[in-house]
Amino acid sequence: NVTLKIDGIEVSVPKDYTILQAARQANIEIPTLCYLQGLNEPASCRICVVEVEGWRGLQPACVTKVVEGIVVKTASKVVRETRKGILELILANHNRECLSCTRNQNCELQKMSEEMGVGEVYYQKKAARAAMDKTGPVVRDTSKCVLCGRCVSVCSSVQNVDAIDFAHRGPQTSVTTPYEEKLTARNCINCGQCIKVCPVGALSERDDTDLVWAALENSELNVVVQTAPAVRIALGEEFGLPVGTDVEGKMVTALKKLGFDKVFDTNFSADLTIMEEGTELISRINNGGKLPLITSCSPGWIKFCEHKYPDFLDNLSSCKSPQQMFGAVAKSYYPEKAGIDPKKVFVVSVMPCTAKKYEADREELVVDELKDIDVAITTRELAKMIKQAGIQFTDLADSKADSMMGEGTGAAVIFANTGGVMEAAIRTVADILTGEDLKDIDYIAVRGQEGIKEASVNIGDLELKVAVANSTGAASKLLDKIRAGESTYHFIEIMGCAGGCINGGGQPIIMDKSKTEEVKQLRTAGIYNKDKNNPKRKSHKNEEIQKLYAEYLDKPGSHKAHHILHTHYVN
Ligand code: HC1
Ligand code: SF4
Repeated sequence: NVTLKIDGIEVSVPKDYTILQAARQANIEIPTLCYLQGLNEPASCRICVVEVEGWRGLQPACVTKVVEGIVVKTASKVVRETRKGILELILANHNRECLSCTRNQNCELQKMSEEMGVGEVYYQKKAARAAMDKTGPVVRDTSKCVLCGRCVSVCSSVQNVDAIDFAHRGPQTSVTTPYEEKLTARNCINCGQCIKVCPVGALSERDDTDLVWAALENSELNVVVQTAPAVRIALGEEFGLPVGTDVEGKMVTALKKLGFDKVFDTNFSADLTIMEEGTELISRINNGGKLPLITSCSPGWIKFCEHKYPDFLDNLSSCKSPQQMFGAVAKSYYPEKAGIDPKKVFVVSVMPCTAKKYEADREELVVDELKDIDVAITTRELAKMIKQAGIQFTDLADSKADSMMGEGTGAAVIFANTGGVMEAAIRTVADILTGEDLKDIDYIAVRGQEGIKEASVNIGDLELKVAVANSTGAASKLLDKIRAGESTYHFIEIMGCAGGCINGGGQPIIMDKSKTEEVKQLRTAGIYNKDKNNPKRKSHKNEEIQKLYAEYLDKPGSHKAHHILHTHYVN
């Protein structure tokens, strides 16, 4: 260990620590802008400069290693003035339309400006504003970009996509796409992970809330809403509730107040997905079908597969994602039962995900000329709508989702966590194959935040070999091993985002990036808690699903089920 003094406090830390890490250990706050630990450490913004007694010039705390006996000052006059000067230069190139910015009051640069007491800044509005790219689910506004490079790092190192990079030099430097095309033109998978790390409003989701308001105001339409498993555990953050708080009941009340005709639940169709996908897995194993079977619920992963691993397209489950299965059922079974015209049903999804906007518009996901999903909005957009409607969210009483498509089991809610789809599938497949109602159903080996998890599960005579990858970067590593013939599995879950949907690109922004892992853990725990407290923890126990099959679909894998619930991606 190395001992040093920071702002008069003696700190003892491992010798490979940086001054920033040492300061954080001592609970001393040093501001950062470009820095993301282990991911983006270019020391380019210099906001984190500190003074080390006896050393020439100021040092960037994020990359300067600790040295025995040094005396560090993190807030001396020269440090404060230098930081403020750096910040003013950044602001001089930043489009400060704060009031109309999607990140107003949720912006790291704005917070820093306030804390450092920045006053007048010369700024000439750049022509770059016109170059805003808002064609796809992920909107780019280069006039707000501060060139921190976090988005470039996450897109490359975590997602292995490389859709964006630095271009040009000097004052012309920008973050852009190849040939400065629209983000939608090439390999971007719409995962929105770049939005989550952007400190400012240079990246955001396309705001589709106007489409939802318009539908709600159209008395001709029967507007139904579904909420993804991960939304209920994160939405509360937008209203100041502790991370991981379960707000399912308040969320349902808020949606009813917003005027939706039916408030249903994606958990219903997550259970439906397990019925179809479990049946598909058993059939592929028994009939020599293509293995490994790979999950197809994550639209970011699907697009990644199409671009980089097209040789695995036939491994993808033919099941639509729960979002799409929900829409397909909401436009067939629901109107038939409710005696309404399917064309009048308008389906809104609330998702933790930006890629779900892309999925909603895919041409493969249309049944009998009706799009499964009309509009997909993110958790953040729903929070915005609730605020716009003047609803006092934290004061709301709980209510329950409407019946017919509102029931969900514990197996459904864990879809939100990495490993959850796998665990839910095993619970049902194991019961089907053994003919028993198994009691030991916590498959711990597929839980947790590691990028790749592997397990063997004994079900009767079958040793089911499974793997789980979260983030498309981790998926690459796993698929490369399979391509090289080094691993074989029966079943693989792949989710586009690290941690799964709880950390999707549409979830509440975590302002303090040093808390990212902690937030992921709390959201994950909140989801597992919901599973544990649900009296039904297996998809086949969902009574509304049983009814759907009895009254409409016949059985999993039936002709009708295939017509509405399955698809094929061909690139
Ligand atoms: Fe997900 Fe899924 S779990 S993909 O992360 O399979 O978005 O929450 O809704 O569709 O159920 C997202 C979450 C979500 C689907 C389900
Ligand atoms: Fe990269 Fe995902 Fe952002 Fe597209 S949405 S630029 S793939 S991080």
